[in-house]
Amino acid sequence: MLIGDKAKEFAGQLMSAVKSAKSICLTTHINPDGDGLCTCLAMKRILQFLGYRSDFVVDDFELDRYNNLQILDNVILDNDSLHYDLVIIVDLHDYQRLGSRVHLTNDAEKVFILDHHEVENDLIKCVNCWIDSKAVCTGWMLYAMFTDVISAMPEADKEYVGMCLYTTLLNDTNNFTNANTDEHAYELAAAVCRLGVKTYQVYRKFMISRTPMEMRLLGQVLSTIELLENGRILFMDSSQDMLNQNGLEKDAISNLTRWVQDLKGVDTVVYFREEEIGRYRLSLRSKTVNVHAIALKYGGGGHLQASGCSCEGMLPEIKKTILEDIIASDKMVH
Ligand SMILES: [Mn+2]
Repeated sequence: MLIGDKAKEFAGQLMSAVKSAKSICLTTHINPDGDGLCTCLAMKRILQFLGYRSDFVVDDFELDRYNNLQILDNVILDNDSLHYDLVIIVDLHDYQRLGSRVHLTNDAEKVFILDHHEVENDLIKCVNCWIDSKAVCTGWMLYAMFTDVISAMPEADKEYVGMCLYTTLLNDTNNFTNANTDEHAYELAAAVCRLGVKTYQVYRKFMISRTPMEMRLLGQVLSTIELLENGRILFMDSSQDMLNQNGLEKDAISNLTRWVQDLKGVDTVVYFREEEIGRYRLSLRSKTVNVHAIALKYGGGGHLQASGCSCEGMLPEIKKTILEDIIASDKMVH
């Protein structure tokens, strides 16, 4: 089946569930990023245009970067009293990254999933899903589903949805530089321009508007860079102390790996972020190693070239173990 047909078919199935639902919830993964978050914002606006109210429920979110998308007016924080007929899950499909929102899927009559991560075992129970690991971002999948609807929206809504969709592209392609950047990414970028979006403004707001303290944290993280295996593997880390010194919250800067993943001679990057004493969140990026397989081993997941997981223990031991994993899978590749 052609992707366009699949998108239309899934959109039809989703809309018939939307029509019969008394209440609708949109949600994305824990530590939401520009893809899942902005796809949900865009979908909320599309459903609103079609005459359906929905809530976008999150359990944790970074505010400032999304101010231009009226984020505060459009999200509600998860709590036990929430209950919905229809739950639409975006940019994830496994229970691990669903966080507290598992109660929403357990209570729901119907769950739909829209995602582009590598399929894992821990699939959230749902009546219908469209998971395409080749899709550049979930924003693109949403655009493929609702192209005609979006073009019929009033100008202001078009521009809003366009800004959301462009943010999903920037996030998942790292400004059109990641290996997943394909013709669909550029097609969506062109479509976004036609929706009236000034793409450079979204880029500035989303990719480069940082506080001085965030840049100081970045400097401290970069100063931890260690090179291993003749410089092909790069490790860097951050501690809770570094955040405290700069007066920052734990998710102050997401995607720190984007600053180092294309450095000369470096194939694989791992960023170890201390979340609490003895617990680290790992971001793995590689041009040669299947880091999805490594992340999976520690209960994480993601994409073949970009994945994440959490590890418990002391940092030197965790680094040693991960280095062994990378070297072992590197050997299988070559
Ligand atoms: Mn994504």
